[in-house]
Amino acid sequence: MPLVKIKIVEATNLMISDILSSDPYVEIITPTKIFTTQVIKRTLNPVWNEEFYISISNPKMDSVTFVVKDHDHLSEDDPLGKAKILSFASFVLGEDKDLWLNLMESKTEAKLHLIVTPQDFGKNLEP
Ligand SMILES: [Ca+2]
Repeated sequence: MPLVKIKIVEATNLMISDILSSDPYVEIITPTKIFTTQVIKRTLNPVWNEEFYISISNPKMDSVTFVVKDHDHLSEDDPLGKAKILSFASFVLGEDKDLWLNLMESKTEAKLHLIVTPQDFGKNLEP
């Protein structure tokens, strides 16, 4: 099974969702599973440094979506922006790729910093 390591490093310049700040975390939405980072309280520049091992069935076709959200105790969590990796076709096996993705649907120029390392492309890389 193809496996990709994704390190969620940090985000910068997030929107304010509470009164003065936000409590950000990241949802990593894959075709089969949703992974979630820790909530970092009261910051617009959170640092997570959390690693996730994500199984994908086809590195050329499968996309992964990252949704940054503000955690709230009393109401629904608010989205702070999202970004997407459309395909892993251009990634090199075993090589770290350092990415700063622009967060869409953010009112600020927010970015999400990731390091993506394909661990195994399985046998599905050939068409
Ligand atoms: Ca909050």
